[in-house]
Amino acid sequence: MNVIDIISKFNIVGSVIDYSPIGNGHINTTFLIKTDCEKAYVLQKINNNVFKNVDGLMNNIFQVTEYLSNNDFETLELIKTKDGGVYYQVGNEYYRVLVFIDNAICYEGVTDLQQVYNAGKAFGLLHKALRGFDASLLYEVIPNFHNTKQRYNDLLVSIKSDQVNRVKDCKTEIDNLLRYEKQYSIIVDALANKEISFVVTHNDPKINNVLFDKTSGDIRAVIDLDTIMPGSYLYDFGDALRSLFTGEYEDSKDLSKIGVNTQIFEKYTAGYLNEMKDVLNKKEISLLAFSTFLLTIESAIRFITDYLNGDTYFKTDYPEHNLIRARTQLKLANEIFNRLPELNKIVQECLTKK
Ligand code: ADP
Ligand code: GN1
Ligand code: MG
Repeated sequence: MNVIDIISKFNIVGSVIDYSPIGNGHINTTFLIKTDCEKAYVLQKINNNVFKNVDGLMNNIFQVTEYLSNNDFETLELIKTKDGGVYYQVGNEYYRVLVFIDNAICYEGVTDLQQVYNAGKAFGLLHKALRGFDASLLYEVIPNFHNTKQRYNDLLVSIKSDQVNRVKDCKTEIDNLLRYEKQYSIIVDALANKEISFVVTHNDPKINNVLFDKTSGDIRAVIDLDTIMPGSYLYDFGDALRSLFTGEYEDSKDLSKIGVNTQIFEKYTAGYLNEMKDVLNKKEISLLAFSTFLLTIESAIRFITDYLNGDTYFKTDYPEHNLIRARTQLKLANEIFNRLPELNKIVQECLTKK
């Protein structure tokens, strides 16, 4: 890809003086573009192996960011192409440009409890801000993205076909995943029975998708809106805590560092519920702690499935990368499951505290 050539298709201010890869995302390819003007930009090559309908995805992002910024909510700002489009296509490649959010930083892991509280508050505010947005206007970018039952069925298919002869490397992990089979349909069943709301959610709220202000430590924006689509509040709550509990790196080989940190749980929950306690229904509240287990085990299922499929989805740096990631998620999921009573108690305490 020729960065200069591609960026020239967009309506940016100034001339490019430098560009470099940024971020640690598992999906897209992202560059920081510096110009001779004050504004910097982000150029992203959209992963169309993962996202099959880029037009639907970009239309979702456009609608949601317009809605949020019209409501004075800081969010991603798309730069249009010179032809007025929100992305540029060349052959089978797709690109978009965003304004670079300056003086901000994203973390792979957060231990500062005030920042954890702020992250909970940020997702609470985002959920609240999107309450007036009709979820049916959004395209389902990846069908069944957080349908854990479906993810589990996909895993069973991959185990059966064992395409790259890797089942032998992860028998213990697979046995561990089979043990929880009864849990996998709890949230999707609650959605299907209309016991919990079907609303607009982010669906990929891992902590490196949140930008913190470098000076104040406050949240600037929730980014990576590729998967913004209809879902359950529980998907975002569970997945955000999954990534916070995993600590600095999701692919850590030192499993002793991975585990439930009740202070992190308490702070995130307090920040989130301060915004959302009057929005969530009783069933949603009763499933908050459980969602952290479910989203974590789902992530283990996804990493193992990709490992068994020969690493076709997530970016990997070495052959066992997905297996290593799955191990951190499994260790964490087992621990969360055993400590659910304690976590549920914290939810109740956060509800009664002001
Ligand atoms: P991926 O889907 O690959 O995770 P992201 O959209 O999360 O892609 O972008 C990858 C990284 O690029 C982010 O974690 C963040 O560090 C950086 N980034 C993306 N968009 C912006 C932006 N508008 N301003 C500042 N940094 C950004
Ligand atoms: C991917 O795009 P990124 O790196 O923020 C993935 C998430 C996973 C996460 C695990 C579209 O997130 O669902 O939870 O990796 N995004 C997509 O780190 O699949
Ligand atoms: Mg990301």
